[in-house]
Amino acid sequence: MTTIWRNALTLIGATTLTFGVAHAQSPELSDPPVIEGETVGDHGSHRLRMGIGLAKSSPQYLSSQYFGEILEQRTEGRITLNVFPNSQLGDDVQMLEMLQTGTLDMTYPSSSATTGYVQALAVFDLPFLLPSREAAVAVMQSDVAQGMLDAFEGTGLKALAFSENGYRQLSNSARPVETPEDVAGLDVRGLSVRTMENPVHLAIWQALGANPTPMAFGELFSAMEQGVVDGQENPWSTILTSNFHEVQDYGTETRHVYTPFIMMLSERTWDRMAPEYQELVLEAARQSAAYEIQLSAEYDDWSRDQLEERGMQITRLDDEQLAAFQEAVQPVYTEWAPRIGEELISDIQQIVEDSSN
Ligand code: KDG
Repeated sequence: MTTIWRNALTLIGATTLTFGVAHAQSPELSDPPVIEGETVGDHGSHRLRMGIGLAKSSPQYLSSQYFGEILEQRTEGRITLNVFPNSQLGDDVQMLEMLQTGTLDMTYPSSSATTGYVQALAVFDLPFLLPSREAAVAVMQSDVAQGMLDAFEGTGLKALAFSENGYRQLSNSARPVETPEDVAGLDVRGLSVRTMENPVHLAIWQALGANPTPMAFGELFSAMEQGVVDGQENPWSTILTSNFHEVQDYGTETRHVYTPFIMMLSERTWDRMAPEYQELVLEAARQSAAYEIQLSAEYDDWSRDQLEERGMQITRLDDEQLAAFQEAVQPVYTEWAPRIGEELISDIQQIVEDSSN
């Protein structure tokens, strides 16, 4: 195992104590694939900087480190990558703008943060569209999805690859949530739920009777700690690795949206690279994206169980309860399907159907 991996796994392998109980910080994670391929000839040096929102123990960070290790090893150190986690360099929207101006080389946002550049990506924000990880991966690896990545050309952003942020789950600090009525509150006010800065996510939580508050990810922990919002929605691994359980007592396994990540490179950086380096960057992005999906899958249920161990009360919805949420968000399709494109949605649904055959 290389030094980076030994250090990274040692870091995330550190345990944390809750009321004297030791908790592992990560599941048994697969090692990254051995880096293969010839050394790319000398076409100059690039010291790349990447900003991400998640923590050093997240699949997003670990796979980004692996991405950097591939580049460094295959260019004998002529390309290096420095990854800045925890929204240190800004939030998704800010870092995308930094790529456009060339003040940052890379970032790794949720697809939801990029729909202003390529609206078709809003299809991933439609609730309950992707029924399984297998279906989601089939969609992300499809020609339709590649067309979405290609559609960034000319925006100042080079979209390299899709990976997995994952199935989004509701957490809150006010009350257990089993039904949409629990979100809306009958004799109490509706939950104030932080959403990403994305109109479809806003529509989802409005349809559920919540008071949605769009907010940058980097502001979320303190907003929940100070009671500015009651809750948020993110994959279990994000909730755990960002320590949201310290300020959120209740979780509900809604799996209401599957969000991809998109690994992004500044077009200015891309254009400065020799074709041989561009080819390597694309290959390394796809390899690290595949590894990220594997890590995310290994983290998912384990993170939920860890959150329960650390005191979060988690509601698993039965089929009837899930159906109530799916019914409640139907107005989102009525409003957004025509704007996103009925044909695109049916193309995605066909890929989903084919993936289960
Ligand atoms: O690095 C990704 C994060 O900045 C963000 O996209 C994570 O899903 C996310 C959210 O809720 O903002």
